[in-house]
Amino acid sequence: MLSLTDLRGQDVDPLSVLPRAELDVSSAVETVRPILDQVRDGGVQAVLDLGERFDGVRPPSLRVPAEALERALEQLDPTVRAALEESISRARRVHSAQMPEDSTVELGEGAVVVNRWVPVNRVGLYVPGGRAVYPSSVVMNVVPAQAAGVASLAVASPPQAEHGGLPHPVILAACALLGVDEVYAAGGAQAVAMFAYGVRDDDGTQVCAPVDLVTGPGNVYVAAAKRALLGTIGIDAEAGPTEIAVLADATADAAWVAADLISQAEHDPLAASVLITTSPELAADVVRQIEQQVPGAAQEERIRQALGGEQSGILVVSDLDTAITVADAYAAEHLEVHTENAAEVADRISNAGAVFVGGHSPVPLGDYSSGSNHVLPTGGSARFSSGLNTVTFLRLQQQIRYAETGLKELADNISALAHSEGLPAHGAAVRLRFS
Ligand code: HSO
Ligand code: ZN
Repeated sequence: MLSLTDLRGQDVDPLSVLPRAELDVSSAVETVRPILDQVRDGGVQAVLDLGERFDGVRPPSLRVPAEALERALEQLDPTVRAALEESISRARRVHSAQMPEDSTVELGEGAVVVNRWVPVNRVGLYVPGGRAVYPSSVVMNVVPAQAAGVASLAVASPPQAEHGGLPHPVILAACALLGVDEVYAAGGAQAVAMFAYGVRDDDGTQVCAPVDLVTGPGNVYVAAAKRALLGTIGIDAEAGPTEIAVLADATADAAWVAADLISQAEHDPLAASVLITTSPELAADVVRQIEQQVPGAAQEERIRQALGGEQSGILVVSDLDTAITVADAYAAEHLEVHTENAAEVADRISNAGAVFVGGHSPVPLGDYSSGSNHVLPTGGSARFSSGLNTVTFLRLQQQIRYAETGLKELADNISALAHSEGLPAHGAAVRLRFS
């Protein structure tokens, strides 16, 4: 099911045998454009029409009524409620610790620059609800926004036919637990357009006000809508299919490694599960374990497709340094390290959305409960971006606080630089104050 390539002693670029799933967002952009226009021009009715068309149900109202949120919380399984509460409390502790401090830098007499972190005013958080219904993603979006101090926060999730056109009840319950009361039954590109443009009722009443930033994972149409509307709104990353890479040596437990590779394959036929190891024995054991563990799994078909896809595979390399180089070049969304001195190995990794250190830190822990965030960069974008975090919802604003003495000291410098750029009015604006 999982192809095995032994690269020891061969002159092959490891990345050429570890291709990734391609996500064609650009052609989806053309598909979603008419939907975005329809929402911009048609407001609430357009979003409801599109729900009917794509989700198979017309929501009774676009905004989820407060009573529906309360009811969902009352009816939530107590075990799930307790687990969500623990996840929320750990995530709040981790994301609060990400809050950067303002700084005031005194550069001379009467010369001060302040670095000030200011929360985004209003954000729209997208929570998928098609093949994937992820209440855990509500936590991962809402908690950092709240930790950043975002004042106005709305959630959108697709209407579900089997729930009378409301989003999934556990998603509603998670919103209620987090203190979010602005929730919309809207999915796909139409939800992103609703957030970007805002929508009004037929009588002109604003039902959803436009937001400044949209975050959250979704399918290719959600990613396409975010890309098309970037500029009207800010966005987080475009999420692609999930990925797990495991970096392991002979000390790893093959059953655990196999189970973790399977766990992320369960998400999507395009999910990538990759093992990079220095041990041919471990590689063979993991293959055997996968053959034992997959049959009968609830999502067996999806897992088989993901593990059998060309985006997944096992790579045997000659030594740990090579394994680290390959893992770093691959820049996985999730990287598990199952080696001797795992913490030291983890410190040598630059490119990964999140690094799971040692056998008792599997990816599912991070998906639900560790306190870390599970909205992470995919497709190699961990080379230049981070997962969702508190800073995603902040902007660094600088205050320039110079007084007469401070400005006077720099007047000649400014003049000289302004002249060198052919912009003498810049220099004149400063000198004027001292003539
Ligand atoms: N592994 C997914 C997140 C998730 N897993 C949600 C379970 N529920 C992407 O990081
Ligand atoms: Zn997962």
